[in-house]
Amino acid sequence: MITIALSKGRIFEETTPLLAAAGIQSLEDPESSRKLILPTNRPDVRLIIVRATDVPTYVQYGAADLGIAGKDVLDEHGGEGLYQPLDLNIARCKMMVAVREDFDYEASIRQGARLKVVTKYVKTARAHFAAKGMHVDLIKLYGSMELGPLVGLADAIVDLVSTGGTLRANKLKAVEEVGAISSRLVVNQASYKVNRPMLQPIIDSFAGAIRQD
Ligand code: PRT
Ligand code: MG
Repeated sequence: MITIALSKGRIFEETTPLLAAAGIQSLEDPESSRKLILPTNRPDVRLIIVRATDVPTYVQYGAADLGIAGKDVLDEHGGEGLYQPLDLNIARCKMMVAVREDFDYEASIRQGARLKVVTKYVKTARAHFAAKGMHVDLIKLYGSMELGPLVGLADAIVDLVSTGGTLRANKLKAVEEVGAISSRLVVNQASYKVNRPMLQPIIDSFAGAIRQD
């Protein structure tokens, strides 16, 4: 039995065509089902529905053979025990630094101000500011980072941006790109060695179905 770990929402939606290319179709819709283990049309393949941030953990420990996770999540996890053969080019967005519309980010950097930054992505943010030689105080949040600068918790946020609608709605502006994000296929390294005859055809089908744009 091959187990594939996925999160519902945008990753599940954008993975559906890739699974179809490998002849795999979920028999239930994770948005309406309360089941966490979803059978597929293939008796040898099942899907497990986990939080996006938990996907690398399930695959690392071999509870899932394959998983699909954002580069944002993988960078924070560290990628231990994971083979990452494919950039699936789905769930794309950018990791950005953003501040209040009325905040002069460049000027505060020039003045060497020590910025307070809220983020869910502490490791990524630390590496970004360290590479710039900036000293910042990082404050970990688990969501709604956009609120931080509005209520005086922080000067800046490091978060994902796709349409920019969330920043605009909260009178924030993006001032710096931290990196481009897309979702990756991750494979348990030990499982890949043992189950390669079963896993490789799925990996190859995914590879052939990646949209190049
Ligand atoms: O939502 P939940 O707390 O359950 O978990 P999650 O946010 O980790 O999962 P999910 O499904 O929302 O995101 C899964 C993956 O999708 C992430 O790990 C990213 O790799 C990728 N992705 C792509 C995004 C976005 N685009 C995105 N826009 N993840 C989150 N966002 C959020 C962003 O954090 C911000 O709050 O959407 C908001 C900004 O969107 P715009 O369109 O207003 O700019
Ligand atoms: Mg989300």
